[in-house]
Formats: sequence, C-alpha cells, structure tokens
Amino acid sequence: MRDPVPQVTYLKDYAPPAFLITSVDLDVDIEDEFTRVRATLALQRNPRSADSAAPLVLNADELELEAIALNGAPLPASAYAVEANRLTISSVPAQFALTTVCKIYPKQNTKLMGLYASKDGYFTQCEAEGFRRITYFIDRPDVMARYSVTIHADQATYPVLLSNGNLVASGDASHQEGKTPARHWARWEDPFPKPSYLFAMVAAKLDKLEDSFVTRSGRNVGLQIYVEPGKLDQCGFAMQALKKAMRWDEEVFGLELDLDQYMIVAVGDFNMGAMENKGLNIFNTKYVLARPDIATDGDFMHIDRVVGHEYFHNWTGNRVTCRDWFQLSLTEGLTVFRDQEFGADLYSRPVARIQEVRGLRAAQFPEDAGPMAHPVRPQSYMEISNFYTATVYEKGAEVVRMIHTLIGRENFRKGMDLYFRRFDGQAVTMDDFVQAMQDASGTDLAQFRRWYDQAGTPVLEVSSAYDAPSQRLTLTVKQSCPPTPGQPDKLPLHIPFAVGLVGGDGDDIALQLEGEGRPGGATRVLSLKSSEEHFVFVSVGQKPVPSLLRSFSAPVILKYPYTSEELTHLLARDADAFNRWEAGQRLALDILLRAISTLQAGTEPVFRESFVAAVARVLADGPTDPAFAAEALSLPSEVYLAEQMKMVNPDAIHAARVRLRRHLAHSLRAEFAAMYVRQRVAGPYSPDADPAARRSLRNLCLGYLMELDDPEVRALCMEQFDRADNMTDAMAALAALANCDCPERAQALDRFYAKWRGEPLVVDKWLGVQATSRLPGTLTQVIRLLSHEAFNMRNPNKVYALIGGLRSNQVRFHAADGAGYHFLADQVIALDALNPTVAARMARGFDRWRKFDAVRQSHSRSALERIRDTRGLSKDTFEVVSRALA
Ligand code: 0A1
Ligand code: ZN
Repeated sequence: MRDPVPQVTYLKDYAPPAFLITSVDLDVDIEDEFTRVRATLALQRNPRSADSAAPLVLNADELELEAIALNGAPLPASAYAVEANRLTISSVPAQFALTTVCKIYPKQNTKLMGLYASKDGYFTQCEAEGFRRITYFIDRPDVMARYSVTIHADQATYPVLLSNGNLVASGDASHQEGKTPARHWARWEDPFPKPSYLFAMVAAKLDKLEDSFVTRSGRNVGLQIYVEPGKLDQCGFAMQALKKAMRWDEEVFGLELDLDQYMIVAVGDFNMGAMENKGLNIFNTKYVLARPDIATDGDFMHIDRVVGHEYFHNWTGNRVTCRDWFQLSLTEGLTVFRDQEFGADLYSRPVARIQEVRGLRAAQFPEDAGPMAHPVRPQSYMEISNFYTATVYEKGAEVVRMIHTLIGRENFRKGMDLYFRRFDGQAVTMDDFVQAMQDASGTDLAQFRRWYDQAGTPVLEVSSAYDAPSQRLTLTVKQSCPPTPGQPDKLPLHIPFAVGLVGGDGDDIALQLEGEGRPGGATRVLSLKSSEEHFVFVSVGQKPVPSLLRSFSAPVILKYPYTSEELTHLLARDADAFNRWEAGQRLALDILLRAISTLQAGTEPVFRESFVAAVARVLADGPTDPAFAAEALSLPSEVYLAEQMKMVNPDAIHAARVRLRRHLAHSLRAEFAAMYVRQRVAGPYSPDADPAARRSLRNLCLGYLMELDDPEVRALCMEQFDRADNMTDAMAALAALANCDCPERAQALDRFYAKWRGEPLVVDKWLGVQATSRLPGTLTQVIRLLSHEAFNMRNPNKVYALIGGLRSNQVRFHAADGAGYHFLADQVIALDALNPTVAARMARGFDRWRKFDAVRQSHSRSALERIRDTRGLSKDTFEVVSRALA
C-alpha cells in the first residue's frame, strides 16, 4: 500500500509569497558524475505578504546541500532545517543574500525535469516545478528575478554553453590545476526578470543554424537553432516557421520581439512538445527536425504551429505571466488561440477549424465527461504536471475564441493592447485578462467568467418552429451542463451561438430578428445567457434549414432534430464550411450508430444509398478544395463514436466503421481510383498548403481503396510506398498496409525499418503505425516491440509512439479479455519509477473505463487498483488513478 496520501493544493489558499527574490546568481559546474550548483539569491520580505514574520521556506527536490551562508557568513546547523522537499530558515533579516551550494545528479535524472542528460549533453526543463531540482528556490511563478548564470563544463564534450538572455563573458580554464581535460565557461545575463519556470540552460555538443530577422522597428535580431551534430539539413523549415511567426505577431497583434537574440535548442528526450524559456526555447526534436523524406505534411504543419506557439509565449506567458498554476490557461489558452490563428492564416481557415474541433472532441470532451474533469481554471491539484490538459489548453483556447467572437476582432485587439499596457512584467490572473477585454470592448463579461470555473461540456438543445403565414421562424434554445466531479449543479453560461438560415436554393437568408427594422447579415451571433431562450426571425419567406453553431462558435454539444434531407442539403450548400463538414459528420454518425446497434443485435447493417450518393458528390467536388474534401470524407473516429454511446461496445464500433468504409469503397471504387490519379502532385515536394491538400485527398482515396482487400490495390499501395519521394506518401501507404493482413505488410515494415533505423523520429512512426494497427495481433506485436532495439522506455517519444499508440487503439486496447488493460498497467508501473509525468499521462488511458461493460470494467478496475497499490507510486500517477477509481 502506498505511503501517506499526497497533499492537495487549493486555489482558495493562494497567498502572496512571504519573500521576493530580486536577483539570482547561479554558478553551475558540470562534472562527470554530478553537477554542483552555487546559487546566491538576493531576498527581501514581500511588503504584500500578510505574514511579516514568516520563516524563509525554499523548495527543493532531490538536492544535496553542501554549504549555506547568509550575507556571506556560513549558517550554523541550528539555524536551518533541511527536509525532503524544503529548506527552512526560521530567522532572517528583512533583506539579505543567501548562498547555497548543492550537488545534483543529472545523469540519473530520468524524470526529465530540472537538469538532465540526453544524448548530446545537458538540458533543462523547469516548468512547472523543475527549478527546485536545480537549486533551493521559491519556485512559484509570482516570484520574478533577474538571472545571471555561469556554466562550467568540459570544452570538448560540451562546446555549446547556453542560458537565457545575452552572453556577457566566456573563457577557458584549460590550464586549471588538476582539471583534465580542458574546461571552459560562459556567463549569461537575462535583462528581463522572470519566474523560475522560464529558466533554461544547455551544455552540449550541437550544430547551429544561424539567421537573422529585422523587426518592424528596424532592430536586427539574431536567430539560432541548435541541433544534434549532422542535422543542420533538417532545421531550415523550423527557421522559416520562426520568421513567419515573428512577422505574423507584428502584423496581427503589433507585438515585436524584445530580445537581441532568440535561440531554439532541439533535444530528443523531452516530456512535452516544447518550452518557451525566455530567449532559449527548448524543443522536442519532433517539432524542429524535418525534411521531405522524413517528415509528413502533418509534421511540417505542427512545426509551424509549435514554433509559433513558443514564440507567441514570449508575450503571452513570459512578458505577462501567471500568478499561480491555477491560472495556467491564462497563458496556455491564449497562446493556443494565437497559434491556431497563425495556423489558420498560413493554411486553410475552415480546415484548421475542423481539425481543432476533431481534436477537441477526441480529447477534451471525453476529459470533461470523465474522472479528471476540471474547469479551465482548476480549483485544486495534487500534481500540477497533470493539468497540462486538453481542458487547460484547448478548451482554454475556445474560451478566448468565444471572447473574440463576442466582442469582435477590433475590440479583441484593443483588449490585448490594454492587457499588455496594464500587466506587462507582472504575474496575473485570468480575471485580469477578462477585465481587460471587458474594459476595452465595453461588453459585460461578468457571466462569461463562469466558463473558467465550471467543468463539463454544455449541451444545447435546439428546436425550431416555422410559421408560414406570418413568415416567422422561432428558435428555442435550452442550455444545460452535466454534473462533474465536485460540481453537481451548474449555472447557465454566456454562449456565443452563431446561426444562419439556409434557403431551399442553398443561399443564406438575410437575418432579421423580431424588433429589428431591417435585415442584417447572413450569420448572427446570438448571446445565450439563460437556460431557455427564444429567438424569432421575421420575414423568413420559406422554411429554411437552420445552420447552427456556425464555425463551432462555442465548445458545446449541439442537439437538433435534423432530418437526413436537411443534413444532405447543408452538406451540399451551407455557406459555412465548418457546418458543411459537420452536416456530413452528423449523417455518418447517424448511420454508424444504427449500424452499431444492428451489429450488436447480431445482424449485418445495410447502408442507405442516399448516403453513398452524398459521399460521391463530396468526392466529385474534391478538386475545388481537396483539404476540405479529405476532412469531409473521413468518418467520425471510434473514440467520438464511443462518446455518443451509453455503454461502449468497442468491437461493434470498430466493425461498423470498417463495414461502412468497405461499403463506400465498393460502391465508389471507380471514383476513388480516378481521384487518386487526378490528385497526383507533380514536381518536387513542397509542404505548402496546396500540394499538401492534394496529397491528403489522394491518400484518403488510397485508404478507402485498400479496404477492398484487392491484390491490385495492394500492389498500387506498395508502389506508392516504394516510389514515394516524401514521407507523407510513404507513411500513408505504410499505414494502410499495416492495417492489412497481407504479405506486403511485413515487407513494407521491414524495408521501412531497415531504411530508417538511424532516424529516431522516423522510428517513432514505425512503432506508432504498428501500435495503431487494427489487426488482432497488434497487442502481441507491441509487447514484442518493447524489447526491440528500437524501443527505449526512457525516451518519451518512444513511449508515446508505442504505448501511447496502443492506448489510443480503441479496438485493441479495449480487448474484452482485459489484455490491453493489463499491458497498460504493467507499463504505467514500470514508467512510474522512471518518469512520473509520462506515466501519469499514459494512465489517462483508463479515464473512460466506467463506460464499458461489466467484464471490461472488472478488468480495468483490477488494473487501476494494481497501479494504485504499487509501492512508492508517484503523486502524478496516484492522482490520475485515484480519481479514476473514486
Ligand atoms: N509551456 C509549454 C508546455 C510544457 C509544460 C511542461 C513541460 O515539462 C515537461 C514542458 C513543456 C508549452 O505550452 O509549450
Ligand atoms: Zn504553451
């Protein structure tokens, strides 16, 4: 049984820190087996603290104290207390300097938090609470200090020494006594006060790509990307992405870079995507390295988005940071919104929106409906690492987007300007942000603030009544929100509800609400505020089809009793591209849900011809907007289908989806084959939106054709695999083959590995494609791969590819015999001892266990209990599994 239950931190307990740290002088001496960190902190009592006699308490995690001095005088042992996670000094002056010297062991740091060793050297990750693993500190974001950092290391092994800010001095100590081999040092100073979570340093052997950027005020900024030696040919795209992001932020938000140089360092071992450390971003290699033959169109797009995201954090996160970790969405929700807008401007706006909503439905809606449900501003946590969630990031971005929708683009910009005027250089709250938006726009956002505190996905139930004689259409909208853990009752939210009315000819009807003098516009954003509301549109000359929640104007579940004819009409004609897609998804959902119950009753489903005809029309229209067509022709995912069911039957879901895909493939074989030929992209590869869109439609066609289980199609697929000059086409073919029990499968997988075994990011794809295969032997193969040379439990990317791949494989993970659950429990337990952040993320695979049948539930329950009862389990994993079991 585990030791004491971990402590819970509550938002309501927030109090300003008792001390402030104005400056930090760090001296980091990297030796072979350990690193010695000497820190001198300039401390003073915080005038804003209520407790003017509080002892000084510094956070610590796995530090070995060697020396401690106050204002230069060593402290007697009786003056301080060292406990596992803190250092307390009970009596201190109002203002003083504290020096500590401690030893840390980066080579043993498998958590990848704090200072850790990776293949090419030493790297840091300090968000959220990693700085306390480097030195004794008041490790919270509302303590902002100026940093001066000196790094010493072996020169030949670690030629690159970096930290935040500017290099102010460096030298070598090759003749230092007793030190062989030769060592060197570098001192960096960051002119901007920052919270400790934005600290970074690197000591490594890396190659550097250099470029520069002239800001709109004419300053020349040096840009550097550091990567593993030999990989410079893989960072050109990331550099271009950075420059695009810099220009975009100037143009759209008037925000310019405030530094003389901006560095990105790529590292292969990293828990998350990337980190916005001031002036020294540290990135997972996955979001830096790319070349047409090793990265897919999706990878290129993600690099644009993630490079943008971290760059945009420089203002929304670094210049204005969060007061405490409950405010995380202040920086993350806003920055995701910004990277989404950047992506929408670079690629297709409607397709970007479709993909965002797909993502929201695949991850955030289930989170909101499960045991880890929490508001965008959580009220408590055991381990903050568990709250880097889809709710904080993606729902947080939706909340920002709703403000944008409610107040409009211009007011939003004014609100951002005001936010920076008021809070630059400060650590603030989400209320501060909303207040700036309210003050700048004059829109009352009081009720809107509930979005930050209420968990759960709201449901809108809409009905319409058309009265022909009076030409009036009444929309009745009811909103509700299901209970979530700790929040049984919910209040009505302020919801922007964008609607249009589509006429029989497919054109929008000009909208005029009762009481308005004349019609205005084709899309209207209605402000919903009560649990039931009525909207009366007048002068509606014909019975329209309502196009509701256009562009997905709020993160809600919309219920409206559409007929298939209405949906078919919207799919063909709605002016709102998002709702065209949504209509297609609703049609498919309806058909799939029926097929699922038919299969559960033991009979074969029969599919409506009208659906096939609708699909054929979308496909025929493909060339006008191939990226849209590829989205519209993708059926709702198995996870999304599962969320629609009271009790999930993963086998029936899988079978129904495959049956429908096969049926479409058989019915439209000639059309898919023709479009496959027509969408071929001529000339050299480019990841630009247009050719990428063509490839997405073409590969979608290949995927459908592969459902035919026809040797001719397999040969075509194999040919694409062999001949592809880019990873997008190669991967599409490989993924299709990996789902197919055919001789070509092993050939392709073997050839792929033989060719790419030296490229870790490509090996991740190879692991992932096998772990997500629909074939029945997948789990056995995944278990085999655990001991393959390609796998490494200490590397998060490998874990996400293989274990994460299986976890997301609905039909194989949820096998009725519980083998998938047993497997995941084993891996979570093994991982927990190495890397609790990653283990806890994997453990989230059990979140929806209560939606399954009794047999599956009993298997997951024992898997969860086995994890919970593991000795020495981290609080990260404990929090996830105990919430699941609660
Ligand atoms: N702030 C980063 C996310 C991040 C959070 C925690 C990390 O620790 C392992 C790393 C990165 C972002 O939003 O990009
Ligand atoms: Zn972020």
